[in-house]
This record gives sequence, structure tokens and C-alpha cells, in this order.
Amino acid sequence: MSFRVGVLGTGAIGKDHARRLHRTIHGVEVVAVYDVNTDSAHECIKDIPGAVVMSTPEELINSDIVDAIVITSASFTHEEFCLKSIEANKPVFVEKPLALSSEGSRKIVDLEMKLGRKLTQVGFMRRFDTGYLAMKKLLDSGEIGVPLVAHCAHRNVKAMPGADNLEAVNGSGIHEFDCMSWLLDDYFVSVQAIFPRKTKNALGELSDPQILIMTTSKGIVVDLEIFLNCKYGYDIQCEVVAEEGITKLQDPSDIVIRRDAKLYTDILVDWKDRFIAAYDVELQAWADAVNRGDNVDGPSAWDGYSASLVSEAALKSQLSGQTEKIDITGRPEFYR
Ligand code: NAD
Ligand code: ISE
Repeated sequence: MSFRVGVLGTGAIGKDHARRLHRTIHGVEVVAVYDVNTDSAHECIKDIPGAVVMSTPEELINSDIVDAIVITSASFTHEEFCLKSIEANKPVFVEKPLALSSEGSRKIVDLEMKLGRKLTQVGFMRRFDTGYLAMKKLLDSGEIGVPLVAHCAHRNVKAMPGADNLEAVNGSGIHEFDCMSWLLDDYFVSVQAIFPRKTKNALGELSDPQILIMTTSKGIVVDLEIFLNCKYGYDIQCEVVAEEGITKLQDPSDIVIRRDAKLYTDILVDWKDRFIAAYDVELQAWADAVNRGDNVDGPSAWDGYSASLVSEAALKSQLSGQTEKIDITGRPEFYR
């Protein structure tokens, strides 16, 4: 079985996902793309025979040749494109964040519930990463007792142009908001943002690095360092301290090198390489779900909405300096 997909947004991850869907993922065919940057859209399909460039997002979403949508355009477009895809009754894979605000994410949840169909999967790929999965299996087994504390770091070599404090939490930290809730099987109830001394490498209004101290409903404290201009590499760290032991994400390096009186391993510099396998597994899971008629096998619109609530409270705390409450209670039966 196979379905036909249209990709909205052909920038960095759009090209990567289009290539992946065309070459690696089974049961799916890339038939159309759209981007405001027409050259980029044409470049994206140059190695995808038969695929066409559409003239508007609406033309792609409503086209008879498109069965499902992948949204990889700039974050501010996600809410609108996702709502239009749901209105067209088509399965939609949307990169994170689901929307720029919790209100926007909630509209997507409400529309799905109104239509009575779960159509949206959100691109929180860390849930498909072997390291995080192994940690989850161990924690769920209870072998090292219940989790008490988690230490996380999310470091990028260089911030995207124009990155601000919203991007720090809604573009980067949002991965931890989702994956730590999933990993710890809990949800966040409060967050406080702390700004240490700012690096000379951060431009504009971005506070870099920044620390978020988050507490879950069971009292687990998660500290997260977001450092978008760390210079040395793309570095994702996660350590969970439990009652009877500790589990920590491995650094993804292949080999150790001994040379010139030094012992070292390389550090990756790009999210594309760090999570390359996770993106493959994530999109295969989505394609299989669409072919089965389930449409979602992974983070749902509700998960996207929950992460938006954490993001919004973190933004509030960035301004107030105080601990801000998060209300993620009331998960509807529809999303259980
Ligand atoms: P990018 O800037 O390289 O690409 C964004 C693309 O969107 C550009 O080609 C731009 O022309 C296009 N665009 C802007 N406005 C548009 C519109 N109105 N209609 C159609 N296209 C439009 O950015 P990117 O790094 O590829 O990120 C794209 C999205 O994917 C972001 O939301 C980002 O958060 C997400 N992302 C997720 C991951 C992940 O690890 N899951 C990694 C990178 C990016
Ligand atoms: C980027 O958009 C991603 O989603 C990456 O996974 C993340 O690590 C990075 O910080 C974001 O800029």
C-alpha cells in the first residue's frame, strides 16, 4: 500500500524529509511540494521524478493527487497549514512546534475533536531515538526506582539568524518539553527561566545560554540548559537520577582517536546527523499509521498543545523572572 504526500516548506528539514520520504520510507510517494521560495521548491524535487511544484499551499492541501501533508515550513505557518489540512480531512505530519502559541495549538486539538478524527502527528523525533528509547525502557521497568531529578542540555553550534527568546523555548527547548514528559511519564506543572552571564556570541535580544527549572506533577525537577551559540558542536545531553541508579544518554560517537598525545572523539555539529536514524523511524511509523488508517503513531496534537503550554509559561517566566504555573490537566478521553 502507498499514499501520496505533499510537502509544504522546502528549507533545511523540508528537503531532508522529502529526500527521506522519497528514498528511505516505504509506502509513501512524494508527489508535490510548495514553498514561498519557488527556486527552493524546484531544487527539492529535482531528484524526485514525477513530483510537481504547486502554486499555493491551498492548492497543495486540496489537490486530488495529495492524500496527506507534511509541514516543514517556517514555524509561524504551522497552525494555519495544519488547520487547513485537517479541514481537508487529510493526515498531517507537522514539524515542531505545532503552533507559535498554546491558543493556536488548542485550535488544532479542538478541530480534531470536533471532526472526531485524529489526523495530526507532531515531529518530536526524540521519542524515536534509540538512546531515549533505551532510557525509557529502563525507567518504565522500575529497575532503578522512580525518577527524582533530570539534567538536560540542548546546545546548538550557532543560533539561527534572528533567534530570540521565543525561538530558544519554542524552537529548541520544546523538544525537551515533549520528550521529558514522555520519558518521565509525567507532565510539567511549573517552570522558571534563569539567565546566567550572556555569551559574547549571542546576537540581539537572545539570552544565551538560559536555564529552565521545571517541575512535574510528581515533583520531579528537570533542569535544562539551552545554549544556542555554544560554538563547539551540536550537543544533546540527558541524565535521569532515580532512587536506585542513574541513566544517561550516550554521546553518539563512532570511534575514539589516539593522536599527538591526545585521546578524543568527534562531536557532531548538526541536528540532521545527530537524529538521522530517529527521523527515519519517526516518518516510517507515521507512513505505516497512515497506510493502516490510524494516521498517528507518535506525538499527537494533544502532545503538541501540551508542549506549547510549557513553552508559553517559560516565555512568561523569561519576562517575570518568577516561577510560572503550567496547567496541562484535562487531557480529553479522545487523546488517551
Ligand atoms: P528553513 O528556514 O531552512 O526552512 C523554512 C522554509 O519555510 C523556507 O524554505 C521558507 O521559504 C519556507 N516558508 C516560509 N514561509 C512560508 C510560507 N508562508 N509558505 C510556505 N513556505 C514558507 O527552516 P528549517 O530549519 O527547515 O525549519 C523548518 C521547520 O522545521 C521549523 O518549524 C522548525 O522548527 C522545524 N525543524 C524541526 C527539526 C527537528 O529536529 N524536528 C529540525 C529543524 C527544523
Ligand atoms: C531545530 O529547529 C530543531 O528542531 C533541532 O532538533 C533543535 O535541536 C534545534 O535547536 C532547532 O533549532
